[in-house]
Amino acid sequence: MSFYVTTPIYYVNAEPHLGHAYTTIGADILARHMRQRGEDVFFLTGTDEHGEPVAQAAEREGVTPRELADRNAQRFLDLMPKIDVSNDFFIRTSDERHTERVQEVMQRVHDNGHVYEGTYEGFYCPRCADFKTPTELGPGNTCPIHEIVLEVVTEENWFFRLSSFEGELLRLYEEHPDLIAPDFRRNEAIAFIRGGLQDVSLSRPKLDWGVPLPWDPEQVMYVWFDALLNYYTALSFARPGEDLTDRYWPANLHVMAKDILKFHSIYWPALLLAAGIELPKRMYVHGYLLMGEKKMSKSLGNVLDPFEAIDKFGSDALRFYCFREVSFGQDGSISTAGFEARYETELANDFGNLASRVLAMIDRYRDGVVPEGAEVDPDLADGEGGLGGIEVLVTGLLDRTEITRALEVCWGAVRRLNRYVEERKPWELAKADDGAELDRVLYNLAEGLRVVTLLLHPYVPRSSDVLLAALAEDSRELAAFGSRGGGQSVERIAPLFPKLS
Ligand code: ME8
Repeated sequence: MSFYVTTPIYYVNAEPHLGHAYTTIGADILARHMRQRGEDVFFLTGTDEHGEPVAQAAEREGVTPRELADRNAQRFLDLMPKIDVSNDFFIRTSDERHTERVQEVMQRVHDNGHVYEGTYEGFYCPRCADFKTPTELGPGNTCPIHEIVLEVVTEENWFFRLSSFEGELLRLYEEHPDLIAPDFRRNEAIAFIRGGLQDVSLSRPKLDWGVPLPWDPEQVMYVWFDALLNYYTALSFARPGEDLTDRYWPANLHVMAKDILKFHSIYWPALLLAAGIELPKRMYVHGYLLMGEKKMSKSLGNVLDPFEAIDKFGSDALRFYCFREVSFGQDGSISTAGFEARYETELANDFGNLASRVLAMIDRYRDGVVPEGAEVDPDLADGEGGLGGIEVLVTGLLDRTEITRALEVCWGAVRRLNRYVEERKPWELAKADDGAELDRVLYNLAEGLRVVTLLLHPYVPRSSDVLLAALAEDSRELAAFGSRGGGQSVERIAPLFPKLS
């Protein structure tokens, strides 16, 4: 089966920060997990390069929008291998192949009768590229996200008949309750629609950094329509000479934070309905990474630089920390102190030490060969944190995009394996010369470690590759506890998560 997963495409008006890395790593965890299950995965990320947010930032810096876009898009491109993101394509909306395809789709929307010419007046946030409705405004007519005072803008432009989709959208959310998760986000979308939809302007008259409207090239397209369509257009040119649209569309999952829920839950389905394109199957809306109490955001200037965090802790630690510390779907604070604490107690002690100990004991007591012919120990397989059926549990959670809960299940198993070492005391079994019991314990530890490391692979791809190689495991397919019988030679390893200097 195909599995097409996307991240938002990020504005190139500034450099990437940890918030961008967070969503992209989340989508990467799902993409990697699905590949382990043998699915035909396509994973898209990229940059949103047109419109006011970029044009204004370029003006402030005294460069052209193209120069700013090229410079910052490169920073996003550089980030992906740094955080071990396995995207299959990186779309840039300034790519001509994208703009041509956007024009085709929008011409269809026009020909289907969903646009008209008119005048618009309202409070406009240039950083969001969005007119705010009275209920969305912050105190003193401010943007609730950017905390800047907004001005009333009047424009002559083209409109999209969003209001005509009210009934259809409400029906859609009623008939497809899975379309947006978590549930409370779907309820927010429904409440917004029930509050009444206004038509939205589809073009900008005074801007030249964008996609010209095919039927009125004096105007450029509203950047959100240009941007949302990336999910669809990318498939037509991601592989030279090949169109992947039939293979991967409709997308299985769009991942994003709650700041752009309105665009994805209302504008996006309405636009697709207007163009006669199938709707995506599901969207998952996560919360914010906070620094202290505030959203980490480039406009508030309180961002954590992912490049610096990786230099200090490594990319696996960053990937692990974000999803362990902040429950995916909720807001949560992160801090350097919290990062260090989890690195030491969980990665270095719980997981790293378990791996080193198990491999060292097999080396010492069994010449590095995992004992053969031993049975799975029900004490390790059953109950809370048990390894029996763990892959089914984790698979089910990740099917629901429960990235943090799936990691909690894996960590429960890591801790259970540590307790098993403490309870069975292989060093005492070795002294007492209890060969059969020692065989059984060592086999169970090696097998348990293999199974849980395969499940952890999408979260910590680098260290799990090292550990799986030491465990003589070539495949990355998920495995059931007890499915490998032993007999393989394993090797000791250097600490997976060395002490921080
Ligand atoms: O909105 N916590 O781009 P953008 C968690 N171009 N996630 C965060 C975050 C935080 N503090 N800060 C940013 C745009 N993000 C549009 C999207 S899509 C067709 C167009 C992540 O650069 C999160 O995924 O402002 C959020 O939705 C996205 O970055 C916004 O990125």
